[in-house]
Amino acid sequence: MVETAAPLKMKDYRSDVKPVWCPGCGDFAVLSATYKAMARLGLKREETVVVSGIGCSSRLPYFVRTYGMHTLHGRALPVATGLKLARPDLTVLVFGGDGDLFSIGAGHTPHGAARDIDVTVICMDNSTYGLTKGQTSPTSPLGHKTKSTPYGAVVQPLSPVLLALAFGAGWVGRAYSAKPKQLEDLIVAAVQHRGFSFLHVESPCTEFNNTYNYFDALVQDLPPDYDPTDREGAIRLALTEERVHLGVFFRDDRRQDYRAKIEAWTAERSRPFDPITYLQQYA
Ligand SMILES: Cc1ncc(C[n+]2csc(CCOP(=O)(O)OP(=O)(O)O)c2C)c(N)n1
Ligand code: SF4
Ligand SMILES: [Mg+2]
Repeated sequence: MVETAAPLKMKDYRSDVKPVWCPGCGDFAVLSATYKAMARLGLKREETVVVSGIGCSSRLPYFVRTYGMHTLHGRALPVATGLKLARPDLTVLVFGGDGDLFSIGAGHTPHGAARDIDVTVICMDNSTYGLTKGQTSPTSPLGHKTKSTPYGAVVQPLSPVLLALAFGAGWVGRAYSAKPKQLEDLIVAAVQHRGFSFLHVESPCTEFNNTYNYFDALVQDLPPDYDPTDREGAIRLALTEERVHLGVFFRDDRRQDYRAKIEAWTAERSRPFDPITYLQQYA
């Protein structure tokens, strides 16, 4: 797969595999926004890898004409981490569902954020296990009735945005499948961030948990005076929000990602050892 010099268009990122999602599934909007974002970013297909776990959402790599890895349930992040460490020149995107990233894969999400490897994680949250036919997931609301919780869910739902902020992610945002332009803009911004970026997408499952009406009534852009550089403020908002806010919750453009830290550390230690300078720190 060798690129020509001509800039690629959205259609150039579309593979020959037709998505098998149900009509109206929010994941179509994520896929379409991803194509557009890739074209806007001018990503070279041979230098881009889309990694996923298992789930309806995790089928996404099949539909993108880049390199892709459809890995094990909950294990996209460890694979993406190894890939980015071995090949820092590649752009690595991770796609996963609420189950993939916050149930079976929940052990990897905090470490991905803490390590701050330069990957973009896009959580396609439908608050259900779509692929296995609609069981309650870690983001399902209290009282959610499914075959696995016939009397309604009694477990407090997790908030992916709140967790990503608390895990120390350097870029955290939220989008909604029914707001495709904003979703595209947020994917572009997340990929442009150097370090671990986390985009939570409310992506309804029309088959088992159709939440379009619910989110249509609740979504709201972050206020114009909102400060996305204040992590504590972002956490306070994510803890208390009654509306579902869309936009960039937090970004730290000044921090060094994992690679920059290692490079700085290596440069520091490769300087010739000067015993006088060394001893002066104890003077
Ligand atoms: C180790 C393992 N456990 C369980 C499963 C069954 N399984 C496949 S997908 C899935 C949940 C998918 O939910 P989510 O990640 O939210 O994706 P969605 O289908 O909703 O997009 C489960 C439990 C599996 N494939 N592998
Ligand atoms: S079951 Fe739900 S998540 Fe899966 S493809 Fe259908 S609508 Fe989408
Ligand atoms: Mg899901």
